[in-house]
Amino acid sequence: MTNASITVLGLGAMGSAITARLRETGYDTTVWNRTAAKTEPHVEAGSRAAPTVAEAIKTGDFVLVVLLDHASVREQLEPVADALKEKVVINLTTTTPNESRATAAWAAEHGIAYLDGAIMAVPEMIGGPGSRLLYSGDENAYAIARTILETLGTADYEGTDAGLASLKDMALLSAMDLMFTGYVQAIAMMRTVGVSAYDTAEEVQAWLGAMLPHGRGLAEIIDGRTYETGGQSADFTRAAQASMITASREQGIRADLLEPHLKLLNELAATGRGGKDWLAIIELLTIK
Ligand code: FVH
Repeated sequence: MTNASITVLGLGAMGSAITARLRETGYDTTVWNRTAAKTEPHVEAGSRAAPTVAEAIKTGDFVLVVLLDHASVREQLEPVADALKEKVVINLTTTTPNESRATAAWAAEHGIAYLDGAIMAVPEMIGGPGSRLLYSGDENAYAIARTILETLGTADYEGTDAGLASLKDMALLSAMDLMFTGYVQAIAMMRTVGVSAYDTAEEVQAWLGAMLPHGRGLAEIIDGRTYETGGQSADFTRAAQASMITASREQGIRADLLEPHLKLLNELAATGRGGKDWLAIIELLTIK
């Protein structure tokens, strides 16, 4: 399908990397960007530039949207809804699951084939071995676009609910965020005795590397839902968590990043579940 024409809307860091990869793999590319100057290097490299979104989508069978956020996507796509009817629209912009579902519903109302995507990679990784992109929504659109999408990285289709790709994106980013804020806490604590960030990061990496294989065991306990386990109880973990918080403060370091976990453990104890596995905090996370 290298004779397919692809329009890319948005030439920020990610849109540029995607356009470059599509060109390298032989696709005919038309680009549009709000700030027109960003199209110039792409034109020099062989893409076609269009002055408006409406012009840009005329030449593409596939329209890849790589804008800042949900609002910018809707701002640019809504005025050209009729012209998108003949196209497959793939939105790679980061959005929340409900924003993805709303755009999918809007697309369905207008008869537009729409696939929502989430990019689990940074621009330099696009097209390389570690690049992974998630997709959800119109299954037929995925089947038609699949060959193109596989040039950007591993392509995983998550299901027909258009919010699924962004939900997994947000879940994985949440895990990454909590892990890296853990690095920051450890580095802040060790810096108080003159240890460099580099050295603590090495230590954290080795420690987490040893601990990560236990993740699957945690999942088994959670799937069992009884939380009757020989593992770490909430009460045990409360004591450990309180020590970490006290140690931070003794070193003159705020414990704001640690406190939310202790708050949940305290809630378990206050509701008579201190003897349960600490993983029972997951049952407190559902907003009622
Ligand atoms: N860069 C990354 O590492 C991450 C990896 C994971 C996925 N994200 C998401 O990808 C989307 C694009 O990110 P980006 O890195 O390309 O972002 P920027 O370089 O900041 O470029 C933003 C582009 O959006 C255009 N834009 C912003 N607002 C509007 C608007 N109202 N109308 C039209 N275009 C708009 C902006 O245009 P300009 O400022 O150059 O005129 C850029 O083309 C994003 O969802 C990430 O979360 C990337």
